[in-house]
Amino acid sequence: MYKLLVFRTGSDILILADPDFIWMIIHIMGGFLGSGKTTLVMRIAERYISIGKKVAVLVNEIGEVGVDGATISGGGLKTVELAEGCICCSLSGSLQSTMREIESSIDPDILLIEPTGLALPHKVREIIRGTVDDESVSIIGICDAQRFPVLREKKEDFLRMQLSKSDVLWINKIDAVEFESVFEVSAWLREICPGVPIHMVSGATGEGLDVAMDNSLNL
Ligand SMILES: Nc1nc2c(ncn2[C@@H]2O[C@H](COP(=O)(O)OP(=O)(O)O)[C@@H](O)[C@H]2O)c(=O)[nH]1
Ligand SMILES: [Mg+2]
Repeated sequence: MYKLLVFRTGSDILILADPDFIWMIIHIMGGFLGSGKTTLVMRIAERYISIGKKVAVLVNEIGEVGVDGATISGGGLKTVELAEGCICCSLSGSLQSTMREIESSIDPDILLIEPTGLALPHKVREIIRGTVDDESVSIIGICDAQRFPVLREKKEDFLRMQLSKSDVLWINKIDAVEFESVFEVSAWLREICPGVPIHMVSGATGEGLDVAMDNSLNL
């Protein structure tokens, strides 16, 4: 399979792109149930729309937070909901075909994928590898500062697995905790993801989001 072949013929440049390849910027939002993925997806979508990009959002189990697909669709944003099941496990085939449908029917510049809070985002990236340009896919790992102490106690191994392959980490809900708690989360993240940029944000108030988005998105 070829991704993109560029030939220089005299003064002309001939570009052949694989017709089967999906060309869009993709951000996969990783994070536990209730960490703020949907809230942040909507913030990211707004930002991209504000600079004239067409955005599609692929949500696995939209019902988990009771957000109605119809209410968040609109403007430059299209929302597609996947059937029951997890896109990183049972629905892997359906994820690829859904992405092709999104490309042919919506053809967005940006696709935001929100897997369930129990999914491993890097498995989602593996599933779509070969269908999309690897370089255009990134994982934004979301860590819930408010529930961190409880989650760390009960689910530390899972959280580590879920966040460890993130390209960038956002500590969310900083509005709801003291700075010391945020510091504790960031120390833990630095340990499990050495060298990965960390941003502190609030999906609720918007605090920290401009900087986080400037550094994590393809703006
Ligand atoms: N205080 C606070 N609450 C937030 C923030 N972001 C999300 N929430 C709340 O956390 C809950 C889960 O958010 P949601 O975006 O649905 O998380 P998801 O399950 O990861 O998609 C909702 O009640 C949100 O209103 C935040 O930055 N601060
Ligand atoms: Mg959600």
